[in-house]
Amino acid sequence: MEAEYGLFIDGQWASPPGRARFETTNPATGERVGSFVAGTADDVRRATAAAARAYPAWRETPPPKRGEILLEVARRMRTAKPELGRLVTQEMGKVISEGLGDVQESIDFIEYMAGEGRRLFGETVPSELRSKFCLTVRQPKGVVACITPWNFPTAIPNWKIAAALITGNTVVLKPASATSRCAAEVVRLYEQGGLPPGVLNLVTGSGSVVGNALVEDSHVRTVSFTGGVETGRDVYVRGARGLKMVHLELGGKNPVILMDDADLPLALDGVLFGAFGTAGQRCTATSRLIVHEKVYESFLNLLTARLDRFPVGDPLDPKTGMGPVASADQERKVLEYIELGKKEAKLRYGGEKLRGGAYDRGHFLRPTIFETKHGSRISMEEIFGPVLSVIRVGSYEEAVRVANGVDYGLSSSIYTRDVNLAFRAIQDLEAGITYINAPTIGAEVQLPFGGVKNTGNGGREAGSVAIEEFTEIKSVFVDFSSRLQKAQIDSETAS
Ligand code: UN1
Repeated sequence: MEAEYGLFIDGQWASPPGRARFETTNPATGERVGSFVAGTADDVRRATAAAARAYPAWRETPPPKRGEILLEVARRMRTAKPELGRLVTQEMGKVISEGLGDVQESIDFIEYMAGEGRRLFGETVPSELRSKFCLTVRQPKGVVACITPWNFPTAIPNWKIAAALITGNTVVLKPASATSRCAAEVVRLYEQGGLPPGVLNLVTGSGSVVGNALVEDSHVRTVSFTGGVETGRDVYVRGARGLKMVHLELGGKNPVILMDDADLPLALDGVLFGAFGTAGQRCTATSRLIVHEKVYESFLNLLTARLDRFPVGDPLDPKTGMGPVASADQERKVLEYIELGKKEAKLRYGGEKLRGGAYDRGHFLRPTIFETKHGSRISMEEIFGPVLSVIRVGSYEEAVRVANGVDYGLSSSIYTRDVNLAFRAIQDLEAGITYINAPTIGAEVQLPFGGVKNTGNGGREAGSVAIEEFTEIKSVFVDFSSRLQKAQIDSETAS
């Protein structure tokens, strides 16, 4: 199934002569998935120049017209969903229901943003003077750089692209190398949907070459980045030198609090999905389970018994619960954390690479559970794999202290039947997202997405606020008094 791709610049797919290439592989089988151009700083310059040239006409295209193109892209993506969802699974390793879900999230978001083309609301605001009208309008920023991770190979590029485009920006996309084919197929759908040349460009390649060149490019006004904390910090610093807006969506160490009055079977399903869905490789993954001591043993017994019947294997098989982790690199990092966990905590389940038969061709790990104390490294650092740290607590107050006692704050959850406690948790949990009686994953696109502390730098994606990342606000004062009126100077007394 291997396919060769070029860069997409100014409406043309091309492989510039002399460029090195790289490949992506299926993490379940080791088979090649695609071959791509290793972009250079020169490719980035050509892409941003094309985006800058396309900008004036795109900016003047009425937003509802831009929305029509987005709707056409969404329509085509719906038709392509079975194939594209399968590609997500083949290139990234998430199980097929989640591969299709990744594409569905893309469709939902593009449709949502298409509708934004008929809103893009500003404000009307009273004036302190007579015969004067005040309002705000939203304007695009210009050329936007979108740098996206491998864990949501279609959804996250679309979160960024669709929001940037509807607001009138032009885009250069630099996807994670490991899922370049998914990104290229997404870009192709935008091309087929009727986007003018240069409005969306794709430069594949490494973060250190393509990513850095993009962040430092003088055409680029805004950088939208989703990825790890350390890379995000570096992107922020590089962008700061050019006084750019840098939007960061970074890691998580998301807790589920399980209270003693919780519906345990419901929580069991939620914890399994939250911790081991996408093999734990979501920024929203449940990586800490904070359990009230009264239900601690009984819940862990239920959980480990369920894991005995939780099939890990071929992600294309609809019966599989968890596929491989996304790459050899990812496998190595997670196994390092597992080894660390064996030293500093009590291994309760799993803790190993799966071997034998088809497992030997891919990066399969057993779902892993550690019993640990708050403060151990495995309970504080983002692992981004199928590893759950379980922490015993004696009260709601202690649970919240533990939940908030990390550097991240993306998603959070509490299972309780006590409505007062649920509302207290909404108030108390330091996170951008709180779920009540539901797992930490699966945010819907029409709500803001993002977090506090090291999870980001304050912005939000998705929901109607997503457009803030990609627009400048202009304040407009219309004076229809036909004379000079002076604000802040008392016009009743001034001569
Ligand atoms: C991510 O892991 O970076 O809420 C995004 C969720 C998904 C998005 C996750 N809708 O789990």
